[in-house]
Amino acid sequence: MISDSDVRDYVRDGVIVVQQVLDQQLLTALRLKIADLTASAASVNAHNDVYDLEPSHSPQDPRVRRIKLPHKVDPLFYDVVRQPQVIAILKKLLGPNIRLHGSKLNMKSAHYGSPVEWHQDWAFYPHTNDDILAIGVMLDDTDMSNGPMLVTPQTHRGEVWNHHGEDGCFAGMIDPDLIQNEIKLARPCMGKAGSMSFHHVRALHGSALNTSDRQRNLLLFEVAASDAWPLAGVKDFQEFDSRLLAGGSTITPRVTPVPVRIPLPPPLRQGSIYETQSAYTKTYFTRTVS
Ligand SMILES: O=C(O)CCC(=O)C(=O)O
Repeated sequence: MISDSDVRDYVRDGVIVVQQVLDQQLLTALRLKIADLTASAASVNAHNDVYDLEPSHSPQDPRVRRIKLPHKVDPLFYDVVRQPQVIAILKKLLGPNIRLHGSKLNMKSAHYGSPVEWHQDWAFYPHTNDDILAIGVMLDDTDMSNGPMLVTPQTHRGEVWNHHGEDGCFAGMIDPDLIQNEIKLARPCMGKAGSMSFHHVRALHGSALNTSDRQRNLLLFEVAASDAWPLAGVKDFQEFDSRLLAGGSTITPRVTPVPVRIPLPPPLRQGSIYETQSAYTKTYFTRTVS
């Protein structure tokens, strides 16, 4: 599904978008599953292991901001990243041996869907090498109006910015004043539902509040070359290897001279990027609808 020229673009820019990778049948099944999960949030009052809730959530008007680790919530989500055409793209970008690191479903609902401040995923989960990327599966038609993910090309080769806040704790975001030039160069990842973006773990990105009348659900999978080992360690080796998507495992990590900052001390509010970033008082994007 991708050409050698797409691979060259990814290597140069740290981001590509591949149009309409998923078929309509799977998209429809995913939408039904998400509608069920959203309805079930009516019985939830606070963030838990599955749901991260919008600030305006109430059981009468369930407003879900994120489904955490969707590949563990329902096998249908796991099926997306295991589609042969997705694996074929991943192998071209990361090599034959690949492992799922994590997943999340960011549900940017119409009118109030929360923004995500500028950050690099690498600041959250540094590894022994940076052959790691995130897939953003567009579950809705995505354009400038409904809060597309914005990625700044070529930042994957640059520095790792400070993601710590005024309190000295990890804040999961960068002071926007430090990256004004990079923000100006950001490109939106857009396409019809079923399209996918692939961005390098060190690429700078963020996305705005959705004030449009169309939702923008984005299903994200973080995928690593299997010889990239998390610097935070592996607690359960069996579970770690159960996430292999293709090829084999190794106990000899490939260690490369990558710039690293450790996300410690931990943020005061944990559980999702939204919670982590909420401790930072300076923001780039408008956070809630007034
Ligand atoms: O939902 C988005 O547009 C941004 C996603 C993202 O960067 C994240 O959740 O880490």
